[in-house]
Amino acid sequence: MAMEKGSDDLKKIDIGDQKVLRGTGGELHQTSGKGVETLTTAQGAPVSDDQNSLKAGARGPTLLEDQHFREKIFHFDHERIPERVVHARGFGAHGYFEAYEPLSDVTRADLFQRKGEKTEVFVRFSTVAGNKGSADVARDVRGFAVKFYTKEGNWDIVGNNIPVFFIQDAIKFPDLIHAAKQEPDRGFPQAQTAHDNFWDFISLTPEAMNMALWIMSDRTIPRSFRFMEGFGVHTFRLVNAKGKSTFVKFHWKPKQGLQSVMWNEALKLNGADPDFHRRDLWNAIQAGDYPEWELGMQLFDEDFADKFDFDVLDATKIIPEEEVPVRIVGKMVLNRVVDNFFAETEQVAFHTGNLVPGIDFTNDPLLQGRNFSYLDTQLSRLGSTNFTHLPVNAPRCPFHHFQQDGHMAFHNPTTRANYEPNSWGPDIGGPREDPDKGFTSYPEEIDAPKGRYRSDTFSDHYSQARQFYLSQTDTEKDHIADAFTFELSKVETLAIRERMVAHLLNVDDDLAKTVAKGLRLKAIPKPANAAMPTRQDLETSAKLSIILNGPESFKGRKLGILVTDGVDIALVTALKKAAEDEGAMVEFVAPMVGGVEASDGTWIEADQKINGGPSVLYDAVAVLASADGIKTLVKESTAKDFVNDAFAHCKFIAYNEAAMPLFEKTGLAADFDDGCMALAEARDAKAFIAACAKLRVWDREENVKAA
Ligand code: HDD
Repeated sequence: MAMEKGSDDLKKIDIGDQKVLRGTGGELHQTSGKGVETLTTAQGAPVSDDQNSLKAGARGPTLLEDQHFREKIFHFDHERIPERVVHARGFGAHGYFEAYEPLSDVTRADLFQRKGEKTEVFVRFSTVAGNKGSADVARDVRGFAVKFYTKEGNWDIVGNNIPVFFIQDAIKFPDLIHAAKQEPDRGFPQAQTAHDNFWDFISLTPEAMNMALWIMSDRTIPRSFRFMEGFGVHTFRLVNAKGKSTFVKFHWKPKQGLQSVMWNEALKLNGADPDFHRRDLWNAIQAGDYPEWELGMQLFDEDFADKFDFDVLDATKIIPEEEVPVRIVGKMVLNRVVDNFFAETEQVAFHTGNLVPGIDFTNDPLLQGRNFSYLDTQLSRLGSTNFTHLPVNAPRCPFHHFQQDGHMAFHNPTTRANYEPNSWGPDIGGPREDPDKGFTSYPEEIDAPKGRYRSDTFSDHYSQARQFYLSQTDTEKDHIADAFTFELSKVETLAIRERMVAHLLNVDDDLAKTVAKGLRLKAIPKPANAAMPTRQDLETSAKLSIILNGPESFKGRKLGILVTDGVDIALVTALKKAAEDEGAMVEFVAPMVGGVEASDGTWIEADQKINGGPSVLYDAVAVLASADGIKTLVKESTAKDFVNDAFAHCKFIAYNEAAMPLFEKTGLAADFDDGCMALAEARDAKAFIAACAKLRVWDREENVKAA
């Protein structure tokens, strides 16, 4: 939009014979005309002055008759809507789902009938516990909610990045969330589970042990939304045209590979960039590096369900991929950021009950409770039963029903028929049901006494927790022990710490003892009482590890290059090119944001000033300096932090000879390992970027930890 220079006349207004200088305006003040629209009130009346309220005299009180002012403040006062009771902080994007093959053998759902069929989607990623303004890299489960705008209505998979859940019955959800969120008297801690209430509840809820292991793994500190898996969690049901039912568990597998950050990195990231995840997704999509996930289905029948070690209706359990392989049925591509955060990301309303013909529920008691909750909550949040009229929630297919009126109704009947049956004839009589096309529930037979039950088949709380733990690499096992130790160290009540260790003894002896040692417990407690005393030793599953499911290259990752004046331009150019050729992003960090002048006089603009561009923002770093330029960095504590942290976080580090004084000053030079690579000449850049595909030098970790 072109800005028009304000004239002197504009800066002044007449009030009687007084000349008053405007509060704002000046050079950039613009008026309507020349392609700029006239500012109006919400009623459409043109506004003459949006800088000053209507007053009785230049220094007098504001007048109540100033309708423009009244309307503006009135609207502003009511801009906020209640945030989600959970998953308040989230970030959404648009894209599409493409089916790889027809799935008519298992479902009649229209979106799965044709190879290559594309269905529009909207996805919202979120953290669970933190408020809307909390930091992105909190240790937390991530929501992974997908809305498919199919030709037969909206279908939502309201999932998480972890395939199991804390509780088995929805009646415990309010307790779980109360315990996880801020403690009610003090209103803190924000976006953290490291406090007494949370671990008190968990330690009194043995069914949460499998999930406790998952949340203490690095799954809860993902490097990016782009690098995490998604899961529908529950067992759902697919139904084909003949009415045959097949059970299904949904999986989203990121084509970019899995990746998480380290805990110390997460702590620093939350300060350096509380918007780290949303910025990452926004930037990737804006750069055309569209993230993709493949949709997978674990399909099985009643026979498998009957013989499986666990109850498929128990949401605290997985079905290992080795037992039921994941059939990849399509891919989802996120290729468009939102136009407006509030309208789309904030107002989108997901619901496990949004199903299309051919997809159905099971009796999982967690899912059954969710089916009530998601519709109900939208009334508090969006204020009206008409939230489906909002564009982000509206179906893309034609829809016809007799619902009417209510707050903010945009689709209103314009004929006499607002009920059925009616005798008004086909033109004005409105829609009718269709027994063939319409949604039909799977006619599962149920004949059982009413009661408040917990099935015995739900009572093995430790076997899968152990399986998860033993399926991790040694590095990941260490991280789990560290996470338990960290979180329980924030718990003030000794009895709660001990109770958690008592549970861990039922999971794995070494893990429990490492945590007990980390907490410096005086004695090892007795193992917790178990509902089912025998813990099984299940086969491990490589799919449960993050490190074993990482990317094949450095694609989609970010390299931070710290540069100084006088830096060898050939080296900088070669490194940037090698990274970009691999599909990675590059940012320059410099002593000043204006940039540096390279050896040949080329100006390299910086993306970050050194104190705003710590190495935690990057997957790998390089320090390229000149003999003179490095002198500034050696004095600068944030430059020392840059390399110290990169080393401590096990990142690959490239450097040129002239940068060595910084590594000597920090003492790192003496500890250099294979992940610290000298770039003597331009062609070394490629080898460095190839090495970065491993993402971290995990062998280094034992050298940078006390114990
Ligand atoms: Fe939930 C939001 C995922 C159990 C009640 N949930 C919400 C969102 C996700 C999940 C991703 C955010 C959707 C968005 O971006 O708008 N929830 C899960 C998963 C669960 C789960 C994977 C277990 C497998 N949830 C769960 C239970 C209940 C709820 C048992 C209640 C009985 N969840 C809600 C809610 C929310 C919600 C209160 C808050 C905002 C909203 O629904 O729209 O209704």
